[in-house]
Amino acid sequence: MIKHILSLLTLTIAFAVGQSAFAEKPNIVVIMADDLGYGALSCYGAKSFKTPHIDKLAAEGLKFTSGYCSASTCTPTRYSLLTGTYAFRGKRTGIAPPNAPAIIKPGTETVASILKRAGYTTAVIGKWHLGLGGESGPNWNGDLKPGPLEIGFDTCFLLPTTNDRVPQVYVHNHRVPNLDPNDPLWVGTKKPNPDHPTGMTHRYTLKMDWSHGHNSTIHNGISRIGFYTGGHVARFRDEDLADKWVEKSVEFMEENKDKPFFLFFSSHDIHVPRIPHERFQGKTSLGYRGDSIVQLDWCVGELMKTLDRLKLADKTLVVFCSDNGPVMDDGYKDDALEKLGSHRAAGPYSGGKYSVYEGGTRTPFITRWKKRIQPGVSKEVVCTIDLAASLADLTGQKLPKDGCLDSFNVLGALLGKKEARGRDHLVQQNNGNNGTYALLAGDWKLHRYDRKTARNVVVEQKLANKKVPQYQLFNLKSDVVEKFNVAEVHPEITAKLKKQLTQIIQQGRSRP
Ligand code: NG6
Ligand code: CA
Repeated sequence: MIKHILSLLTLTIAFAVGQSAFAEKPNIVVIMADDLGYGALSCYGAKSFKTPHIDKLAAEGLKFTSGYCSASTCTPTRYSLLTGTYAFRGKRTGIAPPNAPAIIKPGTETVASILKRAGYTTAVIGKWHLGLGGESGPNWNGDLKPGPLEIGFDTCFLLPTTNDRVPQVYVHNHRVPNLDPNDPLWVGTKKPNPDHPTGMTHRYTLKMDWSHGHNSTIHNGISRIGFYTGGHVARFRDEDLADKWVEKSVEFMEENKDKPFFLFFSSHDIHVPRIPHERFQGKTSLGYRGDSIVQLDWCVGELMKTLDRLKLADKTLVVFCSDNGPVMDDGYKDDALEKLGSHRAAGPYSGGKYSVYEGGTRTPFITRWKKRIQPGVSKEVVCTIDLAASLADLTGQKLPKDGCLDSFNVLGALLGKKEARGRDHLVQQNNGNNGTYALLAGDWKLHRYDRKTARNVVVEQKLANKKVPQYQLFNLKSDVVEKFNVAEVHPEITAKLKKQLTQIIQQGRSRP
């Protein structure tokens, strides 16, 4: 009888709190690679080296051939992944400088806040690059907030910006760990004193030379973007980053093995400066760029091994993705291009990082949930921006009306459900809100270049100088490399997509 009353009570409570009590609560591990293009893995066609751990993930799960991130640079993709809103709608969502304040404001609905509400313990470990602190920027020697903890993460262990930018210290929750108060950390945009060694004045001391930018403060034999002094004991070695992310992630999964957790594993591989751990150096014929892919693969292997050891593989949805497409020379002379050989980093696609060609945002995308996702290949269009709405559905959470404005619920497609469809359209962008967009809709793709504002972007600048038309239309089915602009051959399709893209931008949201 008591048992009866109890279960009735549970049911009543369940109804009172909405569907969530009936929803599923698998652990969720999102692994995001950095600058990893469509062709970078052996399971996506790479032949020059092997990525056995990610290949295994793909073989046990669903490999998407039309999986996207929402921008072809880091900060906007990460902004959209977390908020479910296109980055061009937000302020300061372009590539963040070292002293950027928190870009996602407290109170914004994010994947983390949704999952926290669903009862998950949430963590982000690895690259952040979404700013820290209030309007005046990060308080490096004090409390670094707001940051991830103010938008739904219970804990974080971060590389605050991106590792070619200063400073080379970790951030654990609100603090830089191991910071000696007698050696405070200063970060700025100007040389702190005339004798401060930089990549310009002390170029001969560098262990990896720079090719453009990246010639300010030197740490670990590598000069960076921006200046800093102090915090010496707190500084890390580039070689140790991947091991640290794995160590902290394993700790987090062990600590939370008995309750649902969300881990955003945000790798720095294979962003510049590419300095893999010594044990991976020389593992491929492609130089450090290839070696960093092998290091990334190792990290994925360690995470999966941990799930197996904790007997969580059947209870965990794993999503593997990237933040933008590939780039060879991104500021350091690491021979990426010279040693590329026949490897095609973007697979069959054109463009890469910084561009709205497919190579910029179409990337490896894999989901695995053992015994739940039928292994295979999916052609459905899914995007990292859809994780918010899809994971909300999975865990029985409602999205607020004014949040996650462009996140589509593609849960069925992510889980490989028969008949389930992905997106029928997707806006691709390059960086911030500088007006370079593409609209993908079925086989058609419209590019839009707003030349006035595209001046900061290398690739687009070149194009702009050539006076490219503002709008170009491509048929991806017959022209996968987006070479033949058919805007004038198909004026009605061009007009339709132009209208759709303008509406999506102007209406302020695209989610129903
Ligand atoms: C660019 C940097 C590039 C890289 C990129 C951000 C120069 C010349 N180029 O401005 O090296 O840091 O920003 O990459 O400084 S991302 O993947 O984090 O978006
Ligand atoms: Ca990136």
